[in-house]
Amino acid sequence: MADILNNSQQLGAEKYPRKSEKLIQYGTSGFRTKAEELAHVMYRMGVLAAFRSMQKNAVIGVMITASHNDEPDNGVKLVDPHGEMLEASWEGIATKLANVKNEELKSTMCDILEENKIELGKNAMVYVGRDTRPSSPYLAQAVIDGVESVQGCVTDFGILSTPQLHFFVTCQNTNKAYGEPNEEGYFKKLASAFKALRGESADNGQYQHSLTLDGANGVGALKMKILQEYLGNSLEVSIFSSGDGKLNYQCGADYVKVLQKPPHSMQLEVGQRAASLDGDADRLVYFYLDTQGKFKLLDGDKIATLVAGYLKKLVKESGLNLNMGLVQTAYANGSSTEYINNTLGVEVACVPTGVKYLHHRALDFDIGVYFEANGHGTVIFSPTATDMIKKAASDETLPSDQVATAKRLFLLMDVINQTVGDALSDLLLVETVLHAFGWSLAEWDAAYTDLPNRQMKVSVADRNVIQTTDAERRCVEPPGLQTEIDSIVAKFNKGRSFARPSGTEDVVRVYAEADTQANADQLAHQVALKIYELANGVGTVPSLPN
Ligand code: 16G
Ligand code: ZN
Repeated sequence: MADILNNSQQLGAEKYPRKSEKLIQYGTSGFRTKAEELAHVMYRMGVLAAFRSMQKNAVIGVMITASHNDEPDNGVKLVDPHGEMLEASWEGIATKLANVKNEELKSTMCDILEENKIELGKNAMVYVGRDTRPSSPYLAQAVIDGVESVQGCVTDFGILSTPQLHFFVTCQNTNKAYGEPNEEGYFKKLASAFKALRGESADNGQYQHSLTLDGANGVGALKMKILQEYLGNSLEVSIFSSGDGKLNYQCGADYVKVLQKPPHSMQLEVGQRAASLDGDADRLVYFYLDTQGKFKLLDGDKIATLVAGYLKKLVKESGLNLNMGLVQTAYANGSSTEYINNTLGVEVACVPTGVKYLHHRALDFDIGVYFEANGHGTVIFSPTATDMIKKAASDETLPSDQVATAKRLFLLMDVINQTVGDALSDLLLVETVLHAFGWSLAEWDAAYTDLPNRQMKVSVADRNVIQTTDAERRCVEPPGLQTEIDSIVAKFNKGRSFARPSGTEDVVRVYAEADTQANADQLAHQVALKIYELANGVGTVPSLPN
């Protein structure tokens, strides 16, 4: 045992040494920073993934990606046995291991093994996937070397979307009950359910089966090309930003959502249905130009309401007694929350930012729909719901229309990647619902009108001086800040605003919404100035957005 750890420490120090004293933290989506600062972190996460695998006696995933960030960045996150995010208590362990001095690597590994009662030498199995960044192959090799240094086994899947890796991990750890842990299994499962739901006719009412897709110049574009082969003529997809430019540069779901405009390379025509993926294909947003040529965004909130509305209808028609809830964050547009409460009549829950919180809360419902406004989300069905739907789909004693609806629900469960938000799976889901309703994007968009909103960033000396409560909707620190925010908000019609420290960038984020864009801008600006004043702002004073 000591030998293994000695060798692992030596390899780490020689091949992947920690070169700077800079502290790096396992944040909302793992470690994320400039790729050149990450080699030692990758190696050590390979070691940690192997330890986690030994502890859980299950496959652990390691994904190398920085999602929607620019190309020079990269990152790494671990995927736990059921395809979920790494357990919170291990985030601290990961941070510790990533930051210890080279010569303390072995003793820290020893401590981790001991404190977590892990027996070194037990079988460890780690699945590794990476996005298309130029830095990713080298960093993936560092992870692989880390796993192998403690005698773990690696399956290197090469380029994958983040949700594919989550899917593979879940498949393997459920003894393939969830599907086949490989790309063919993944595409077959999604595409065959999608085709079955679509039936004979690819068009329906205002719905046309051609879609324009922005692939963010990343893995999503590559995987969509493969998915198209499985889809045949059921959906026609024209892919832009398919790898000819830089990853996420002037394209991708984050660009489209934040700047509220189409990707640079795409010439949109009025009414054309378009969508954007992000750099690792776990976020999806839709958009179109209305009859006045105005850009209209259908973000995660709109996707959530579309999907929840359709599922609610199916549940009702199938006669199944299943409860449903929709989980959002504070970033959800106020109009969407009102629509879900008042029109859809579905329970809404609000949780802090970050997939792990949304996913966890969604588990409380028979059918839990969760989406962040940025386009990350999915639907999860409890084991009871899954069983009930499965039984009803083949229950000959039920009226035939109820059985047919239960069959649709059953197929929808296969279109949906329940392990994590998945842009390709979500895209097939949205297309299925639009097809079923016979809707254009304008018809979908008509459900409710988003309140104008604005996001801003404020640089402060230490962003952790901002502490929040109530799912990040209220600040408890620094003292007095919330009272000030409240009195600013009170001046605006339909005003709402909150501030929270980012989990991925060294800034405080401000969100504001109000009755007009000018008011949302004003509100965000005034709150940003207050934070700058009360939370030790640094650099230039926040200016009014233009
Ligand atoms: C990460 C989160 C995402 C969240 C975002 C917020 C995961 C897998 N991803 O990308 O859900 O919306 O961080 O970033 O949890 P922020 O803290 O910088 O605002
Ligand atoms: Zn992403």
